[in-house]
Amino acid sequence: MIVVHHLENSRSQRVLWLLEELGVPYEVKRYARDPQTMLAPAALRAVHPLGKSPVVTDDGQTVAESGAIVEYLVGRYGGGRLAPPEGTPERQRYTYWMHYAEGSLMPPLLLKLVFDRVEGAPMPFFVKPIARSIAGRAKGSFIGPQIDLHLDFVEGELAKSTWFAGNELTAADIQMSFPLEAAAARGGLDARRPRTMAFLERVHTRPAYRRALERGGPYELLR
Ligand SMILES: N[C@@H](CCC(=O)N[C@@H](CS)C(=O)NCC(=O)O)C(=O)O
Repeated sequence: MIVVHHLENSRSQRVLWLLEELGVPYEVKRYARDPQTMLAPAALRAVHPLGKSPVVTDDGQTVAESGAIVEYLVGRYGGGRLAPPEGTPERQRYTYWMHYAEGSLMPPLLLKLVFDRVEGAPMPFFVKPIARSIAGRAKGSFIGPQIDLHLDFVEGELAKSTWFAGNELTAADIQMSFPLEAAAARGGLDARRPRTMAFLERVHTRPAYRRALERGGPYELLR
């Protein structure tokens, strides 16, 4: 039986969505974040040394890293679904977006989360202006422009087809959903990028996505 080690309000939500699309039975083991640090509990380190989510255990194997998990599940249980055939241009786009989501789009969004927190963190009053100035400069000179660059790129790419790899939903869309949801929550993604917003709307109306939310519990992304 597949067990998804699912941290609340996290990337692992998309693994539940994938499994619902595939219609494969699975078990969800939920983990709560530390309310102060927002980190995962130590119990997750018993599953994988990094203690991050998602992690999936299946048939004696432990698979970590969202992209690797998605590829594992589609390879083992997809039966040709949710991935374009090998050797096609769609397959190449699929592979690109599968890696782009965590490799390129997430890093500036994560940096923004960290620097937003630095700005709001409790600290001695005399340090505050310095910390705010450093955070403000990092966001203004690098992080913000990088997020805009990526979101403009995504918006342009979605003019080419309904989904990222073509006109059929694939697991690359599932992988891309999390950074785009994070961008809508805290990265400035809004109606100024209508194709990307429409992508998210299409995702959110899928019955499998809704079932996954019920299985995973609360899903409110960190701001
Ligand atoms: N690139 C990894 C990132 C894993 C990751 O950082 N997961 C977050 C959840 S969104 C996490 O476990 N955070 C809690 C922590 O670092 O303790 C993946 O896609 O699996």
